Amino acid sequence: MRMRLILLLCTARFVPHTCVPSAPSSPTPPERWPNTGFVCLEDGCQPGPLMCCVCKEYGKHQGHKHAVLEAEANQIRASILDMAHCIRSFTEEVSEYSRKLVGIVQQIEGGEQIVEDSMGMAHTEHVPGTAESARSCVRAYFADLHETLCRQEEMALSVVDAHVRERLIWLRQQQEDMTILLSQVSTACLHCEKTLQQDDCRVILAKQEINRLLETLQKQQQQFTELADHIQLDAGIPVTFTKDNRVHIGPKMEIRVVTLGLDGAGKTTILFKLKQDEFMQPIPTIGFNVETVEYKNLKFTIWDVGGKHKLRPLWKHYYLNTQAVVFVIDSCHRDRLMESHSELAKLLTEKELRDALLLIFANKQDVPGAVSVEEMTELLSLHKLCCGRSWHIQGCDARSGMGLHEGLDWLSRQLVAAGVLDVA
Ligand code: G3D
Ligand code: MG
Repeated sequence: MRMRLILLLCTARFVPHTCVPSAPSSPTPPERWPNTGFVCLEDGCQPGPLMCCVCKEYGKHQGHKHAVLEAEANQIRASILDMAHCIRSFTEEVSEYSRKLVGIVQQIEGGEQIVEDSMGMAHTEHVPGTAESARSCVRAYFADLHETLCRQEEMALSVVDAHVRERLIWLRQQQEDMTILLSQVSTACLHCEKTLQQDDCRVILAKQEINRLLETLQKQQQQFTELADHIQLDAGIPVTFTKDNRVHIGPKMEIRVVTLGLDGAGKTTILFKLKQDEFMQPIPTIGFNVETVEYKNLKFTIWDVGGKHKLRPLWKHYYLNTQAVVFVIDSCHRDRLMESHSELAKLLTEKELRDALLLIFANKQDVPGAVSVEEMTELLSLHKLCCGRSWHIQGCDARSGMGLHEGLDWLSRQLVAAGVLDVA
């Protein structure tokens, strides 16, 4: 009975029992699919999801999850519409991006552009691209550099010329002096020879003059020996270049250094140690000490200026022509670090020290608990404070001399660009 009813239902709707065809099996799909009423939701049935009542209840979709065909179709339509909306905005985004790419390429390459002049007339004009601008910028930079180098070369050559001129004048003067000396000596010899050949009375009478002549000759010989001892007859002209492209002639390059820092930091001890390589008991510096310290091929003139509070306003009188500042900090006096920081900060604003190198000695590293170089760098924010200038911090112990030469080595490397000086 029940079977009959189902058969009737199927006949009434003209739905064949094979009401769920899968797409590939029908090469030319019908104009209109029969409305099967339901859609199977099982994964395995997705190639042919349409189901009729028979296959839903008894056929291959029996017990499968399903949905009403119309509702499912509407849901799919809605998601297609959503997707279409998304695709539209995605397409717009891609097109916009492509337009931007085209624009950027044009901006980089530059080219002809139609512009209107003040009369409203349109004409084409070459608009440089960013590539061209960057090239012009590079050209301008190097042209400037080239000009500066040419100027510096001229100055350096004039230094060499002046040196050669002075040297030649001096050598020619020496040549003349030697000629005069030789003629004086030969005149004296002639006089002596003549006297030798004269009779006894005349020899006696000539005695005073001969003695005078011999005395003069002895003096001249002494002067000549002294001169010859001091002067090296060498045709060499040793040339060294500083980092700022100045030329230095001579075996030693002179550098003016000023040593600053709070009182008791160890400035005088450092100076004495470098000078005499021995420890001397320093006394508080009232004015200043100045010493010349020769190190490798460099000759440092070091000014050690008193660091007491009252003396600090005097520091500025030592800044002129100073190529390097050595700032000494007492690493075992943590409570004075901020005071050092503020004095250093003040120093760095001084116009006359704008190009000066800055060597910071973190002194007294021998004292247990001394602030390390890394910690000091951090505590005094040295990277920020010294930003834009050549600076270096060196740990040292002025009593033993540890670290002092490393500091001078750094200074040397900063000052000498190339040339005869071997400061490596
Ligand atoms: P200043 O010139 O910066 O004012 P000084 O400092 O050179 O006069 O030194 C101040 C004190 O610190 C001196 O001790 C000195 O011996 C000492 N000192 C300097 N450098 C060092 C160091 O590296 N280690 C240690 N342990 N002491 C150092 P006095 O006792 O004379 O005040
Ligand atoms: Mg001192």
